[in-house]
Amino acid sequence: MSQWKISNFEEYQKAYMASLENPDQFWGNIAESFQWKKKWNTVKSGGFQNLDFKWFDGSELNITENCLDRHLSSQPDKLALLFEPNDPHGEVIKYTYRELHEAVCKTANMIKGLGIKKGDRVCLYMSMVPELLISVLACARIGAIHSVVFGGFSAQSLAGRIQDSDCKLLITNDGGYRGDKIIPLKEISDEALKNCPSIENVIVHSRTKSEVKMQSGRDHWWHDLYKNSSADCPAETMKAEDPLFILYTSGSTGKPKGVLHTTAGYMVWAAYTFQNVFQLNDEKDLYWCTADIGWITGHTYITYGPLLSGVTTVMFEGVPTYPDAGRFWNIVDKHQITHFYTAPTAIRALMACDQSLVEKANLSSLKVLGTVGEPINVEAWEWYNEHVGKKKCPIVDTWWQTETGGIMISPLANITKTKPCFATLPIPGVSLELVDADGKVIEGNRVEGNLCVSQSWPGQARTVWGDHERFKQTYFGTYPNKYFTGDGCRRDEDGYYRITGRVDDVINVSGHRIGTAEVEDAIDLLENVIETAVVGYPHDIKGQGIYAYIIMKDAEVNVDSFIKTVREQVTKVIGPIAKPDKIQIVSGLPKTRSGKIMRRILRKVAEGDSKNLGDTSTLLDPSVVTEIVNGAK
Ligand code: 7RM
Repeated sequence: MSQWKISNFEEYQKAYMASLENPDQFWGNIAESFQWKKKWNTVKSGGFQNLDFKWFDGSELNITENCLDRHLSSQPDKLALLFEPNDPHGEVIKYTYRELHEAVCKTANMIKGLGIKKGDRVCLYMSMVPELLISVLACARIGAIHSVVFGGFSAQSLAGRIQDSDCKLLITNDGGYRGDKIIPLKEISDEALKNCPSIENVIVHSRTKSEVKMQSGRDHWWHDLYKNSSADCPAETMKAEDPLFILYTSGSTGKPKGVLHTTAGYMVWAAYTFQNVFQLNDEKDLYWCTADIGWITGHTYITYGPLLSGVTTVMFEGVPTYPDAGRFWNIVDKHQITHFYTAPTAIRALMACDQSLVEKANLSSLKVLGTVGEPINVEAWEWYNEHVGKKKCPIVDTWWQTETGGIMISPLANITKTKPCFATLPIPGVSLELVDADGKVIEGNRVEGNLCVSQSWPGQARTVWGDHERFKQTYFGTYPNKYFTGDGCRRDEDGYYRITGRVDDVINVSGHRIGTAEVEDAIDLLENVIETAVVGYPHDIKGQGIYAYIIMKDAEVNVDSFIKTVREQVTKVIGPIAKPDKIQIVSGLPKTRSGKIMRRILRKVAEGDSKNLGDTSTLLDPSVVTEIVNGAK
């Protein structure tokens, strides 16, 4: 690969122009370099008007042939996957492309053997072990739709996701290593499955050898099925717009949405963005993305993007602070990582720890650094640049979303001039617009507005599973004929983009999206709660923290134990990532006369900026504000 890889800024500019002037020719040309069972009739068709956009319609393919089979003739012995275990002295596991191909085929057959067919949904609730990546590809091999649920979610969250898409099979681990803890994934699964009648079978991969209960007839050990499974598994023929995967993500209202990605467009987008943004140009380059496969970053930039590109992807089982806060740097040193992609929250957490840990690791192998998931602050950017990149590695600040499938705005490493905290310029194919509250497009530079995309791009999500109306409302309901991202954004004097953060009721905690409504709903289920309002506030490490204002029914109850109950409740309903950092008991919430909670005021108080509350005259009862301000102190 790839004749379409951009190698200088002029080429970028040309590609960018061409991609929007003649998308059919541009993407058709790029798609030629992939392996198809049948070529397309049209490159791009439909659009935002009727939400009927399609890419490479008429074509047939299987994405795993492009991730695996294609490399078997050219580089069968190249490492595809390098696995670094949680325990720094544990076994590093390596798969060549040939070995990974075999493992995926065997796994695909084992899933097939349990009656899984094209179009069936398979839920993967696993820790970061090679078998997770293998299961993802095994599903794709046979045309089953994978739905990966992050191992940090609770039994209830897992159950909700399984029910929403009627998954027939669940694959999990006995337990998952996370630093010095073991997450009891099978036990949590058992709890979830009490309410999941669609699940017919469970495959349990043994990692921690923890004791688990196996339900006969339903539960099967991975190793038992695997050893008898054939390594011959022809790839299912998929149409361009056949679903590839569902990934649940939080929005500003209601329950998480099952974002659906399809096959051909996602494939082209994953490979195109991976190669152009990260620029792995040397055969010996070694790329490591620290995300979890439970998030979109792990789908596109641990699994599909790198494997489509025939490079080695590094996968890490553990956490950045185990056994100490030098772990990331020691792994870079140990494996001679050249391309390192992580989240601002990890950088902030590690820069707050013992500096000697980063200084004593040899980081001279590094060539390119990346960030993703949330806006990075200047201090973190500079620390990353100085102490990790030693001022010789470009930082690609990549802006994108679960819904965009892949990177949308980012420097191309060593090609685009970087600027601290700027995602800089759009990827070819991405036509950005900043709009004001009325939907009017804001022209020119030195402006700020709501970030929209005005034309379809290959990697975009096609629908919300089971609820196309919600897809329409959420992304295309705010501004007609534009995809609205939910983010605010600035365009500076050079036309560079800087994301300022969410403008809706989504909180970004450590790069993870959490809907305020979801947390409120979880807390409101408690017996002793009348009403809850949840907002985000600036947090030194997490980017944003969660602040909950709660009206209690029975004020006699011991407040400390009540607060503990609230935290446990959120952990139970959603998962530990959504636990409120601060909880304030209030006797009322600031509401407008029409009954809407004025979150603006609650956000200000949570930020500690209670002097600038703005206009409170439209409040039903302005006195609650005084009480809240005093209570916050
Ligand atoms: C990839 C991912 C999406 C939200 C998005 C933004 C925020 C992501 C950046 C960023 C500033 C960045 N998908 N976000 N990347 N903000 N700079 N480079 O994170 O669906 O989980 O989250 O994350 O608010 O809308 S996601």
